Amino acid sequence: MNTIGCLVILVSLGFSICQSANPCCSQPCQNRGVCMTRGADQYECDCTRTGYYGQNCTTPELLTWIKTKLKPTPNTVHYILTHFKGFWNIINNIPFLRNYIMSYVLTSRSHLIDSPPTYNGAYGYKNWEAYSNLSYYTRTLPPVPVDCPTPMGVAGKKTLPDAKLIAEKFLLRKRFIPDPQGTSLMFAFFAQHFTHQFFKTDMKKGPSFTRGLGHGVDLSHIYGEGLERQYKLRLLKDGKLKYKMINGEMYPPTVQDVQVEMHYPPHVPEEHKFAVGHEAFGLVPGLMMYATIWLREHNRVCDILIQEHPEWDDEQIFQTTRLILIGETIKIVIEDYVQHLSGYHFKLKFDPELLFNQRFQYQNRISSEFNTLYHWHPLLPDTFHIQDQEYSYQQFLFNNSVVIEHGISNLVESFSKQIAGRVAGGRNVPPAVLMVAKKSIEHSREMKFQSMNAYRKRFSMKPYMSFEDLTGEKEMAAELEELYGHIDAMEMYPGLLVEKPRPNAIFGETMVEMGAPYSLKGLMGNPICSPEYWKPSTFGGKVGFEIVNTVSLQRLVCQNVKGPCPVVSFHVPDMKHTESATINSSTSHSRQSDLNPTVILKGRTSEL
Ligand code: ACD
Repeated sequence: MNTIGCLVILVSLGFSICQSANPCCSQPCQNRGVCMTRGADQYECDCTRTGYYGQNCTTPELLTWIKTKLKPTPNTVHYILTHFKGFWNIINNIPFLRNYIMSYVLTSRSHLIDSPPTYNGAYGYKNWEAYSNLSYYTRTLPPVPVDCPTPMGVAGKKTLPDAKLIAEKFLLRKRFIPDPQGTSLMFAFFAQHFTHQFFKTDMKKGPSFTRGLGHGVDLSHIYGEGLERQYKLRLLKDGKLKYKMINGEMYPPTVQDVQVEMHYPPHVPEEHKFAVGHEAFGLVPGLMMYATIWLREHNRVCDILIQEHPEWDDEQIFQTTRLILIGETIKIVIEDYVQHLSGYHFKLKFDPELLFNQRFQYQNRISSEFNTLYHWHPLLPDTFHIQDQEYSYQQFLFNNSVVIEHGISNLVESFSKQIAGRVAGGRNVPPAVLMVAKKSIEHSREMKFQSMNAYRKRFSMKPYMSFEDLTGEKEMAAELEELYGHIDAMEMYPGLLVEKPRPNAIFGETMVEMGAPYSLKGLMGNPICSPEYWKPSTFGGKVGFEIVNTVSLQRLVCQNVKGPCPVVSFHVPDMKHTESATINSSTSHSRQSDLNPTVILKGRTSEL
């Protein structure tokens, strides 16, 4: 057993006493071994089923040794998947090979997520409270014990650098860096809209808590978190949601109409205060655009189900439609959204049957780390270009008149044509939302997140050896080293945003290797993907099942707008034109120019 060094405490009398620190502070147990203290200064590693043994779980069993020797690195796998297009075109057209690879992707990723969940912000050891209390996000790695010599355990300095300084020096955008993967704003708003159904930090309780008790794709952002809100939003006829017709098209009802709470500042006119499932979706027209599309889709699917089942009551139509929309969401997320993010030539597939002969738990718990890593604010542009107009943040925020005046079709087309920012590589967070990044750093500290390298090891990556290894350049690396002292003390969230991006990619290695397991487990762990649910009758029969199995982002939009189908894509059509879109400034909107986004956003950081 190892005793770790002393924690020297200077006491006011001017001499120092020597006190042993918790021996688990140095994270001695490797390869997902569990560290348990024995007395004040001893520890034991539990290596059960890790594939390793020895005092610190570092000696591989034979099978593990063979696997590690044969296993390609994540960067090699990524290179193969994003090159050799001709080869992948062949694979994509051979169903059994495509299925085999897809089922490998799903199982290899989701096995990295503990299920049932283990720790939370209050408990770094397994216990019933941490398992059963759904108001906590779970934790993938336990919090750093409180009695450690440094905030990251034993590495680095005794105090972490000022969060504001880190945000301003390394995260703040100097000049917009477009995403070389060609991600559109249509993607950025989808991300924001979709993730707010399960990232719902309850800041009244603290950053470790959530109001989202569904812990996954439950569509609470469309239907509301509880029954009370849901009933207010429902028409209670034909399964439908309440709506309002404007210019011959369907929009959400207003707050006045349905009496649900929404977060709007007082200056917003009553007729523009749309009411939807998530109380914060009045914040940006991009969110209200998606809320409107899904509202129309819900009522469209209800009409189809009524034809199929004239014998069903409002409740059964409503409930079945909700399951269909959950299925549609998962299909779009895997086949359009994750497909785009991945940059893979391999065609991802949503097919729950691929997991039916595998060991897989149909449950999910959202983790704090997933919530934190998903703060992709660098996606946001400097201004928003809609048709021939340009909106500043001040003009764009809380401005639902944008939704009505341009209409859903024009919004979709404009957002699909405007490029989003690159997430990794540093210095690309717009000033208007920099304080959200600062808050993420502060909350990560409050929750006692382990270091970026601890997370890299947890997700089967090699720890970075230096700051240059992390950033791939010298300037930020030298400054980070000065501030943090040691690479093992680098924090996860700023680490993800300054990490060197993969060649021509939006993210660095760590974002993908951590994000993919959380995502795929969360999507496929949904009950509708389980063998008892995944059958036509769950979705009202063949017609409903067909809706789920044939939907795409394009179809979703085109079936719910009047007139010709707009350009709809998570990828901008032609980067040369969109990067420097010419805007006629004389047509820029000037309404609400007295609004300061920093003031508006204050206190609402958990909602962004
Ligand atoms: C793979 C597939 C490719 C993964 C590529 C990027 C993943 C990076 C971050 C997460 C991406 C998307 C999140 C999508 C859905 C979240 C669903 C959560 C449900 C609770 O190589 O594995």
